[in-house]
Amino acid sequence: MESNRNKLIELLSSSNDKYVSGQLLSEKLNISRSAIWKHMRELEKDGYTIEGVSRKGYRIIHFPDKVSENTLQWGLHTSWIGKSIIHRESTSTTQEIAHQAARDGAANGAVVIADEQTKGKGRMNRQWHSSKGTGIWMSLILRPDIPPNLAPQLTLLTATVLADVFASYVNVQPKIKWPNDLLIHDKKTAGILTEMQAEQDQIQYVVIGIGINVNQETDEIPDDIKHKATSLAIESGQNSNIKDLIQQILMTFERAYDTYMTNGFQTVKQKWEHYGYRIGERLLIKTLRDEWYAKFIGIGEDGALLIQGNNNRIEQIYSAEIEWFEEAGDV
Ligand code: BT5
Repeated sequence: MESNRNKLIELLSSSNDKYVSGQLLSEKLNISRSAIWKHMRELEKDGYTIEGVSRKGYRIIHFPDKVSENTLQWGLHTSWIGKSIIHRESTSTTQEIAHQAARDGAANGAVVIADEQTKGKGRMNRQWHSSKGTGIWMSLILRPDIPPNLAPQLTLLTATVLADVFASYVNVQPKIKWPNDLLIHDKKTAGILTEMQAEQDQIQYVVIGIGINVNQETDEIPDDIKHKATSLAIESGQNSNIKDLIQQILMTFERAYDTYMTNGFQTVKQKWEHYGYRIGERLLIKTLRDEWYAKFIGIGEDGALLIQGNNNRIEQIYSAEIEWFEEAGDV
């Protein structure tokens, strides 16, 4: 989005419902009053109703509900996340757009969002269903100053952010299944895909893909995942405003990320264990080479999965698929 449009939105949104004079806007943005007027027309095309009163100025009297770069900026109280937003009505996958934007120099905190993905992807190139207008399909570009081996902590952090937002704004009780699934009543409602570009000891950028089923009804969940997937609407009994939810996620993410960068992983670990799915139970661990049963203890100081085998030794697992006892065999 053009930065003048950003500033304009910031100025108008911080004035609440008071008029802001064209003169003041043109001084603050350092552009002519006719340029201000053109920006207003663009906002109107996006569904805003703007009232212009001579000698008083402008104010917004209607905010559209749809998701767009403008509507997402409005009321987004963050200092670095979402300052740049790329929104597409339809795209193959927001991950690809985010990677390209990051290679082209997109700043830390840039966000890519689509109403629909035609080739949404999960981990290991699995398919991610992303139907139009019913969910949140977005990718965050981050440039964290941490060693590449700590990047998986960002997946865990993102999961705690989603769990916090679901619990406080949607009034459901989410659980986090290690490492990247958000479950409600044992069914998946959101997934996270973390991808990274790094050189030796330095991360160039990380793209965190977030997929959330928001307003699908039961019959809109695709048949192949019906038995294991759900949406926030199904679980809470009410639809959520997608734009508001995205803003809550971005604001909560920024706070959690800043705390993580200052204080380290400890807060994330505590939160994660608070939401952790089936801690203390027996699970089946599958790696490329092996599979075995062990007890799930929690997560370690660095985010690894902690398990206790038959010999009582505690082991750390960094990358595996896990299943719980009664699921085992249902592979
Ligand atoms: C994930 O993978 O859970 C990561 C999902 C990340 C999606 C976001 S959307 C924005 C960004 N752009 C993308 O293209 N991707 C990211 P994984 O743990 O591998 O889970 C994938 C499995 O979940 C699939 O094999 C299905 O079984 C199931 N699944 C597919 N679509 C689903 C959906 N909409 N809801 C719940 N489960 C789904």
